Amino acid sequence: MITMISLKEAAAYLQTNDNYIILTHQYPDGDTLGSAFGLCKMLQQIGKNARVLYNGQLQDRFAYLANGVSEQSFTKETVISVDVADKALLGELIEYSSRVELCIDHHSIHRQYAKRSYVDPTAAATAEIIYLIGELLGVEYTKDIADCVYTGVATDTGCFKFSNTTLQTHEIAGRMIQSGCDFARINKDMFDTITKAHIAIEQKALETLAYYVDGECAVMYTTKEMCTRCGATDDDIEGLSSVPRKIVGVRVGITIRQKGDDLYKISVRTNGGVNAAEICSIFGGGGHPAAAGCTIDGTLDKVIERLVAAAAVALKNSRD
Ligand SMILES: [Mn+2]
Repeated sequence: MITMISLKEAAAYLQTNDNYIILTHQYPDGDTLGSAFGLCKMLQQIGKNARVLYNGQLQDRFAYLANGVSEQSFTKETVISVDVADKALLGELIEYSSRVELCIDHHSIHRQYAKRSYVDPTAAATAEIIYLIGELLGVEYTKDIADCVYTGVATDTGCFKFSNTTLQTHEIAGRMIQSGCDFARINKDMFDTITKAHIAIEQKALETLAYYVDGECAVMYTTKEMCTRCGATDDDIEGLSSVPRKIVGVRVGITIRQKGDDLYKISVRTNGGVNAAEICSIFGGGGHPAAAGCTIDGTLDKVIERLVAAAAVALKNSRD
């Protein structure tokens, strides 16, 4: 049985059970990690056992999120997932997919897989929901918890710039600032810091930039060979996805990253009411209205051709 539950029921479930394993999605970002570590610290504060399984390596720039977590070992695990819209996104944690007792998420394209789910697509970040659960659990927002919630909220809103940002987003961020979160350092590290490898791969990717659909769609790509030559990590390449959408007149910005010989990971960022999730869902992916992703097999030329065709349809639909 799979059911949707209310926020209160989600909090009550956490209050009632124990021994939580908290799962993040693959290629973990600030929201899934901030939500997982924030929730872990809240649960430990109210006397529960909890630990985070974060899917891959914890990047150095996110290491502070684990500050204040106590190491706990336990059996009879209760599995929770945060910010994981689809079981396929569990990546290397896929073995847990049939055991997820509670999922907390904010993706509008959420595909239910947990026994019970609380999904609020009006929340800008899953971390907003984690904050609200903390209130229901009577948690004290320590600096270590505040750093986690703030990171989730700030990263999923592009530092409060995206249209998903609401009064609630700012109120929660304000509460976290009041609780002592290190917002200036977090903002600098998340938004204003890039590696030399990132600049090098950006330079290479910009050489591939091309316009389609009367200049409303911009596409750029990176190959494995380019990444190896620049020493670029997944994180360096991830940061490129916001670049094409910045260009005046571009409403669909597509970044293509070669993952295998004929396998490409796609990021779509849109402006002006073009639905990025609509474009990516054609290829079995998804995401948010202005930011979505998918994976496509084929040759690079064919992948670009299919994406441009999908972008042309979404651009037309946005005008209808
Ligand atoms: Mn999120």
